Amino acid sequence: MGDLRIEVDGAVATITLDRPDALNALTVPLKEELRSTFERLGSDGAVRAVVLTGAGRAFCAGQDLRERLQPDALPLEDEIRARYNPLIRAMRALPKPIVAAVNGVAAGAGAALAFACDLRIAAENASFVLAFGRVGLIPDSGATWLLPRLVGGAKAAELALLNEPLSATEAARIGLVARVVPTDVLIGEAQSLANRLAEGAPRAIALTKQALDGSWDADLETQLETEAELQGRAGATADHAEGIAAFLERRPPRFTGE
Ligand code: T3D
Repeated sequence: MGDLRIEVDGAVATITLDRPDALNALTVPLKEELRSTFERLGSDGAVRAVVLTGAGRAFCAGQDLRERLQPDALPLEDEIRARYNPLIRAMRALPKPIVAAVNGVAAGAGAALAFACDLRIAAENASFVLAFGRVGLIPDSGATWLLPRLVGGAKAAELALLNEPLSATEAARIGLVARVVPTDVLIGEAQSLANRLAEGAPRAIALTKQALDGSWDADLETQLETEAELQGRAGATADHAEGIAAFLERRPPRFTGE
């Protein structure tokens, strides 16, 4: 499977970026494999939640800067349209939650990958650095849209313009990561969170993700209407009936995705 490892345990798929010698920097094949993996997992009925992490001491150092110097590298604008944008779209369109297990530094587009996940858990030694400005670029891969929405405009501007590392503790303080855990328990904690998500009602989770993403550009009236429509779809599922039955029978629900 090249530079990507995919392990499925029960209903949770763990995707590991696996180029530790280059801090899991993103090459053309890695970006394409990652995008096609998200697309494939979208239609894999057995998988209900995904964990994204990196091998070795880094989460992901962003674009592989050595590859960028290759004579056959696409112009930046074309590369972003051809590979980065489809990857971020595939992550946000995945009707299943993605948990980033940020095991070390997440830089440039590597940080953006973490931002595009639904939840983030960080190891104590993890950090985020926008880094784009250090190589004369602007934040891409959705970072200029995702980051202000995750942490607010002022903090996003600070991170994007100063390119200073944000520690895991500070990331938790500003709400960018849900929690910080010791490095040796990170993957277990992320998988256990993903397992909890996998036990939820899959259609409701997919529709929640859709409603939250759609809310950013909607006014309240539009969003109230969207909620009504999506709730109608959630309410028509067998899982909704199962949730009510389980509540009344004082037992845990068994959601099937029907
Ligand atoms: O297509 C396009 O170009 C457009 C898209 C752009 C999106 C982007 O992501 S632009 C931003 C690209 N990323 C960066 O600028 C980050 C570059 N890396 C760093 O700043 C540092 O490596 C880190 C802060 C991430 C970590 O620093 P440190 O001191 O812990 O590690 P290091 O010694 O710098 O790196 C270790 C090795 O990984 C080293 O290789 P070597 O010398 O041991 O053989 C280093 O070259 C390699 N490495 C790290 N980042 C990259 C990389 N190799 C290629 N590309 C990288 N991005």
